[in-house]
Amino acid sequence: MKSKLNFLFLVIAIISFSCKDDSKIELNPIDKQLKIIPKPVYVKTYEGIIDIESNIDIVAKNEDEINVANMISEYFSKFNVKCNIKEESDNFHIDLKSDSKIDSLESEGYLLATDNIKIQIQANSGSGLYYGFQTLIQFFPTPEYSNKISIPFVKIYDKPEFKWRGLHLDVCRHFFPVDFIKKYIDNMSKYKLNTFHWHLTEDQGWRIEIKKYPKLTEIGSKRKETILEKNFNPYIGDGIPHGGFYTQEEIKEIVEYAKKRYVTIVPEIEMPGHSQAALAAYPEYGCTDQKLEVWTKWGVTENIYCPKEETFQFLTDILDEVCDLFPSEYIHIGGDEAPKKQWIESEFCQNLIKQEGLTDESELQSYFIKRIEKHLISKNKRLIGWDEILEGGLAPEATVMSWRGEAGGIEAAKSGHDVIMTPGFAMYFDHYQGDRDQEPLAIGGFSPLEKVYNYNPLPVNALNKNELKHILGVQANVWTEYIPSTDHVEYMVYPRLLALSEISWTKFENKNYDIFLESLQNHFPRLDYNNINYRLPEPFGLEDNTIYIEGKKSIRLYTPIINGKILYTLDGSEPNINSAQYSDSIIVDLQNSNEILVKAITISNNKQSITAKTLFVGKQ
Ligand code: TNX
Repeated sequence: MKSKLNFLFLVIAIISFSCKDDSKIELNPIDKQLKIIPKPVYVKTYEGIIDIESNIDIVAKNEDEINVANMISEYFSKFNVKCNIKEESDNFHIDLKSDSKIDSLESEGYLLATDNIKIQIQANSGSGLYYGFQTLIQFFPTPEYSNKISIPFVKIYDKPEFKWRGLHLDVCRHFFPVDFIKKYIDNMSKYKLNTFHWHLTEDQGWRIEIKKYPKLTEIGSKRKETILEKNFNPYIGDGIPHGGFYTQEEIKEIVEYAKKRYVTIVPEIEMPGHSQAALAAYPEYGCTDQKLEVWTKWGVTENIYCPKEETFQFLTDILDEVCDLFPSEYIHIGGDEAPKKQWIESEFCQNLIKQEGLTDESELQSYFIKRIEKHLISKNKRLIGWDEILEGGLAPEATVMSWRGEAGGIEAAKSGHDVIMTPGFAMYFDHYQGDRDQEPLAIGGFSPLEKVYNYNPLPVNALNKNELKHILGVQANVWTEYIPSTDHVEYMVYPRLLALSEISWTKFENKNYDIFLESLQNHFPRLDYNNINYRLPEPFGLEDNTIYIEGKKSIRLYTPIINGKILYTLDGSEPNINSAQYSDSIIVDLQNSNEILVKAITISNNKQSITAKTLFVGKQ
């Protein structure tokens, strides 16, 4: 920790590069001055800077170039700079080029070069161009901070480490409105995430309009109440009805919105488990005669679809509408947490097992998923499921999302299947980020920023080079049992999303947590500007939790909040605005006491960190 902090307190040397010899691309893992997140592959800065005054031309011709030009134009207008989108220009201009023939750049990669003639962004796809723009706007502050666009002379070459850079949202446990979904997608795309996994169906609510089965939303989208906190036994409900769904028109609008930001939406329609809301609407596709209601509790219910022909018809009809709405190559069919009790007790299921020559209910689940996969393949789509779909045998072309740790992903990759890593221990943004006693109620777990940041999606010790190619990427999941509001979603997601951004974009070997923390300085103002209710991190520097010393020790703290204050106490009391303010260091002295508790919080202009970070200092 000490070396880390020393690093943070180093005066940043401005590394100046010669303009000559840029034929050879060398890796410069340190882009200290620019504070770009995610950290690019290669950054070279030159002497010089250009200020963009009231007008600038943007050269854009094809659809992607014009799309990105419009975005630049909208962004620059906030600095009172007017953009003229043209086919060519002799003035200083922004030159956008997206051309699939530029094969020196890799898929989604870009080249961003600025000098006194032009700002050039080149890519071989629209997404690369968009990412070049996202990097460009990280050079200068947000309009609130300064009304000037100053661009340093740089050459940046960049490309993503992973093809799948995902963020998920469960809109079923709690429903979130269309505008919020757009905001979620917009902001993830600014950090070069490209896949939005939209969890649309659950026991507690069905959230997508299906024209052929209107009761799915008429009945399935509403629950009469929600369990209050963790009152399972005895059960206590809040007595407040909860509901909502997206119409197909709204979905089309969101898909279009995402497309402009180069985000693919992967919808998830859960089966055979997590289907109680659908069964409340259409009980005939279940295994029992029981009348069900949309579930009001959290957890795993025994109610699952019954693998009858009518059920397959029902599900494939639904998937047909889903496939028409979402251009994504992948459709997620869930597959997780499907208890087999009702299949064990069902005469129909037992006969089907015999008839199909299956050995047990796990193989029946595999039979179920394989049938669904066959249908999706016939629609030119690929099936993706949670790692439980490995049980009883994987469907031939299935992609596995590994959530119960990495074991499922490793097994799938070894057998030649593609994998997305999303292990609960690091990639669950519904988990706590700070001290449980002080944080808002969460489902459990503990995934603070550093743990998220340090996650490596490539299990290099378990897989060989060829098997590693099956790891398509990484995703964070946001389950919302205990996240009832949009503000709360943002609190759980930010700043962890910035760590996810770097895990998914930057090569593991090029990541550096200290540089990341320092870079965050540039990003909290952006999050403020984008009106995101991020979690203000506690001061960094107390992560060790416990240290033993002799005599005195100096402790150094850091906050990436510009103009943020660190306030602390040494007497065990909770720090507040009246506590001592940190300046250079805190001296702990054990000459007159046996132990000291250092407690520190961060305060910014508009927020206070909810949790105090505590360090126990004891006698050696
Ligand atoms: C497990 S992850 C689930 C979800 C819960 C989540 C809570 C997965 C495939 N299933 O249904 O919401 O844990 O963290």
